[in-house]
Amino acid sequence: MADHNKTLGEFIIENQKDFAYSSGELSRLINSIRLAAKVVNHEVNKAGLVDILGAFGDKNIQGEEQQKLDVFANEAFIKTLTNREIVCGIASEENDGFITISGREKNNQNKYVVLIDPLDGSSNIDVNVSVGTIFSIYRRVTPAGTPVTLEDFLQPGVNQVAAGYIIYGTSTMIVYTTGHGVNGFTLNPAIGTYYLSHPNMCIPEDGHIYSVNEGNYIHFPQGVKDYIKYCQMEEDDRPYTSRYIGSLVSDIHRNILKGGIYFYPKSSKASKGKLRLLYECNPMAFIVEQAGGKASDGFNRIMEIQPKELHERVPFFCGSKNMVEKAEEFMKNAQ
Ligand code: P6P
Repeated sequence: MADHNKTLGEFIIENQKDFAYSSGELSRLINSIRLAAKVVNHEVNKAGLVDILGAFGDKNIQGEEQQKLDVFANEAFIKTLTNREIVCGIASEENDGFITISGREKNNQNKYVVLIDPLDGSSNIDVNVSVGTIFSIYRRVTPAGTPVTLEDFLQPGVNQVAAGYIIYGTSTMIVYTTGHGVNGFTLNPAIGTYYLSHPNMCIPEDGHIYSVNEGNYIHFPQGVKDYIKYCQMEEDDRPYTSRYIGSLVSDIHRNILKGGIYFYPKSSKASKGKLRLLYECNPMAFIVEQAGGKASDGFNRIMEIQPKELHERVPFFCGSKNMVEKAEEFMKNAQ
């Protein structure tokens, strides 16, 4: 029975024994993310009421129209993390380069860097569909006391110390892992407290939901087309149900709870797919693997890919273990 009265703060203190929390820095880091999430949640929930909607006019590194809430969320997380002097560097999906937390010398004694997608799926905001924040935490690899370098951010996903997402949906939840399973906390907006609502989240080994933008079907590699047809066949436990929200956090959160596979393959339009390895794929892969699932690029484990640049994209297959392995089988056979 879930202890629904346990708050996120109490959970972190209780798990202080985990090596990840030992120094208290990670606890403070998760707490600062929790605070920033409340600030962003407040704005996202009233987005339809104030003139914060609509394109900001600017374009981000991806050449995508920046929604005002994108900018707001980006600034909220960067400001919160910077002001608390808990990390030595930040990289955001919305920024071209990484941010060194300079200021007082002691900042560089901090040992964590954070990579964040401040508001993923933001194109859904105008149509009132849920969006999310995704974060990924690593220990720096360059010497303490020196400014961070690109090397501190270009680490394979297996090096993650923690990863999580916030989903701004019918309720606001924080779901995260520090390598000891996955736990979900739901915000009680009346008192601004997150409660442990989904302890030890585990994704079913099998599922009946597939999430892909089938509008790209004609552009997919043959193996992907074959797998989609497999999902749609009248046989055994199929056809599966197709569910695609267009918001990675929402699609994956549902698949963790119900079982399913999300995939954003490469195509003739996007040779590496659309999703970013560092800001979306690695954190979601860590969470789903910790929940008992699998995440690959169709052939190789996502978390073992050595990143070459901050904003690189990879094809992404993520979800119930048996479903991802079946998709990989079709990809391999079509080679
Ligand atoms: P498409 C949102 O922009 C995002 O990064 C993910 O959240 C989402 O799953 C995907 O892109 C949607 O992309 O090309 O299907 O609209």
